[in-house]
Formats: sequence, C-alpha cells, structure tokens
Amino acid sequence: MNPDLYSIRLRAERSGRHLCGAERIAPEADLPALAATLVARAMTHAGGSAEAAHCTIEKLMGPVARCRLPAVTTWEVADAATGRAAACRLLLAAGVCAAAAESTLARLAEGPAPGGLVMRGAMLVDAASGARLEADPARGVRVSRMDLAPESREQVLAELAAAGLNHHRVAEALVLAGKVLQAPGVIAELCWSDDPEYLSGYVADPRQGYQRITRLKDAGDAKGGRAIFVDTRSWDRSACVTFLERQPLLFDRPGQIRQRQTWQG
Ligand code: WAQ
Ligand code: MG
Repeated sequence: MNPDLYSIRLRAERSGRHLCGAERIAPEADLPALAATLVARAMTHAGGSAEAAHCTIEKLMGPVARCRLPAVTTWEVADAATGRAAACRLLLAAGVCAAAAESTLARLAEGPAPGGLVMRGAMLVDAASGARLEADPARGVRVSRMDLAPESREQVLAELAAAGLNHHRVAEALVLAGKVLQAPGVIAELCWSDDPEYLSGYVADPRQGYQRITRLKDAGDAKGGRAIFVDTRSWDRSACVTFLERQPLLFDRPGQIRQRQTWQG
C-alpha cells in the first residue's frame, strides 16, 4: 500500500509582484521538512527575499499515475542569438508555424506580461497563428501537481546527475515539461528562466522530448517565461487547462539521455 500523497505548493511575492513558486508531491511525513525547504528557497531567491509567501497543502484523493520522463538532448550554442535561432528551428520541426515561433520568442524576450513584465505562469499559444489564448496574460496557466515519484526520486536524480544534469532547475523543468507534453492538444513548449544568471532553456515536444539549449539569453537579463503551443483544430481549452493545472502526475523513471551536441547553425 502506498502512503497517501499531498501536493505542497509555495508562491512568494516581493514588491507586490510574483517572485517565485515551487511545488512537490510527497507523503505526509515529509511535509514539515519540505515546507521549510520551499520557504528557504523563497527567502534566498536571486530576485531578492520574499516579502509574502503562501503555502498550500492538499491531500490527493486516489492513486496518482506514474510515467516516464521525456528524453533529454543538450545542444551547445555559442551565444544567445544562436540559441534563439536553434529554438526557432526546433519549434518548426515540432509543427509550430514560423510566425508563431518568431513572435513567441520575441514576446518572451520582451517580457510576456503587460508592461513587459514576467508572467507567473505560461502563455498558451496557437501553433498555427501565434495568437495568445490564455485567459489572463499576467498570470497565464500555472502547470501544477507534478513531481518525481517519492519512491524513485533519489534514483532518478542520481541518474540525471550521472549524466551531468545535476542542477535542481533541470529536474524541475523536465518534470514540468513532461506533464505539459501529455496535455491534450499540446504540440510543443518553449522556456527560459527569469533568473538573470540562469541562461539555458529548452524546447520540448512529444517526439523529440526535452531539448536543452545552453544559452537563450545573456547574463543579467531578468526576462523569461514559458509558452505552451497548442493545435487548436481539435482543441478543448478547458480539458487542456484543467489537465495542466489540476491533474496530479508523477514521474518514476528517466527517459533516454543523449550526449551533448554542438548546434551547427
Ligand atoms: N507553470 C507555468 N509556468 C511557469 C511555472 C509553472 N508552474 N513556473 C514558472 N513558470 C513560468 C513563469 O513565467 C516564469 O517566469 C518562467 O516560467 C520561468 O520560470 O537547463 O528555471 O522557474 O535544462 O525561472 C529551464 C532549465 C529552467 C533548462 C527554467 O524557469 C535546463 C526555470 P523559472
Ligand atoms: Mg524563476
């Protein structure tokens, strides 16, 4: 019998704005220590320490599905401009049209929320037109209730670390992308961090998996975000958003991890 599982989430604010959010899925016994870890992260964030933080804990009813993480590829690029060109190419290969890929890259670079700010969640983008579909362009869609499976967490993290993927951001982004790729109607995701010192990002799609790009912006740039591209021809918005925001999902094994490769323009 597996123990009951809980979703624990923390979101933090500073100067009246979203600063960061983090979440885990864990058995009850782990919650006190996890709450401390999440609070510590919010108080030592690169964007300054949190001035307000909200922690939510919620018991997950019923069994939670387990699945495999996406395959990982790492593309080495010389600079951010090459990285963005690579991201554009990978999005086209995933079925996103050129205008949608280009306009979305430009929006992430400018800050996709109103006023050129960073969003709390992800943009939803029509892969055929580039139109934004999220109800609230400041909040976007928050992908939530996903984690590594508690019983295999250490093993999966060790396997990622053995392949040189030991930054906590990689594991977290891989889990998030793994969930995004299973949402109905999603054909790709594009992401880079809003952390001014974390310059890598990724394009993910169901066929190629999680394709890391070593540089998508320059140091000191605090803009970033996520875009989830959907095929609207047979798309059920509410099914897609409900899956992304609410359906619990755990990952209990890594996908294939490919060797680092140099991107040849
Ligand atoms: N759901 C939807 N969007 C989110 C979520 C979420 N749960 N969390 C963050 N975002 C959006 C939000 O707009 C943030 O500003 C943006 O993504 C970036 O978030 O080396 O660390 O947590 O393999 O700063 C990529 C790892 C790291 C690349 C990305 O994003 C690699 C990262 P951050
Ligand atoms: Mg961040």
